[in-house]
Amino acid sequence: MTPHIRLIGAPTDVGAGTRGASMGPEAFRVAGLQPTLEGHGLRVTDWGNINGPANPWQAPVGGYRHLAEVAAWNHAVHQEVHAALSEGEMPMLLGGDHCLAIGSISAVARHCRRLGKTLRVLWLDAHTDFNTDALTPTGNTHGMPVAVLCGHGPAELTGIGGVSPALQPSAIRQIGIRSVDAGEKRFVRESGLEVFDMRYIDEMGMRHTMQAALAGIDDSTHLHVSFDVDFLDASFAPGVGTAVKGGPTYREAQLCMEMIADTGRMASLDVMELNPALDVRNATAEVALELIESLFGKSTLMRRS
Ligand SMILES: [Mn+2]
Repeated sequence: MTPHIRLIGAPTDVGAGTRGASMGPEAFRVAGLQPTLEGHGLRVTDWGNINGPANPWQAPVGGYRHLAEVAAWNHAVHQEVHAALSEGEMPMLLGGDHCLAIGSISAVARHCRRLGKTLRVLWLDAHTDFNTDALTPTGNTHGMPVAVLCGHGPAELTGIGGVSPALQPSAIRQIGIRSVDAGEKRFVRESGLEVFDMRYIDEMGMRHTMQAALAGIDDSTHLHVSFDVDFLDASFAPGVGTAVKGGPTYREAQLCMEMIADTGRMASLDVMELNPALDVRNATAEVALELIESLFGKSTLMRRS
């Protein structure tokens, strides 16, 4: 069945340490997101942008920057993503910084609980985003969403969606990781997060990595992809606030997306951290769009299943 994709823009950078991700949704529209996906026979409706508080650009308080604003944005994202799923559509959240994955994935988890589905989250990112107030060097909540979703964080965020933790670490597979803060590293280990870092990809290859990350999914799996654009190597995707060299190549990223598409199980998607202020002639939006096309099954040849 062809999914009906609902584009939901969340134009904010309240969780980031560099401003500009608030312009991400519009850059994807300028790159032609909707008509490009429609060109593959997909049904796409653009629901426009969510509204939320402005970025106050303040220092952290109690280990968190902009906690009230981050909570407000995530509540709004939660409502919109949950509404899309309840109405049978596939939400594609256009960030916005990655703190918004709290609202998005808590909504997906709530939807899965109601339907008895098993949630698998693929977290494509340079960073584990597993910081807490005690561990964070910056207070920027875009470094915390995975910890919050696993129940570690302020009640204003862990409580979004009504059940904390929203999900167990065992539901998550992280891919492309190459930057983890010192204290965060220990916490990732203690929590049992399954991380396929760049060394793993170097040694095993992307094909084996994706086979391992997708192992065990079946007809009852809801596959959620949280795609931080900084997953990609910064040499061809410079338009992100926290670029880290040594990421997947263009071909590795394509294979990653194609193998996700092959499962036929992707049911919700975040595309986060695109920062047009740091981009070069919208090239990062365009390359991310090419990868999104592959996520939805674009392939060079007609393939035998
Ligand atoms: Mn991230």
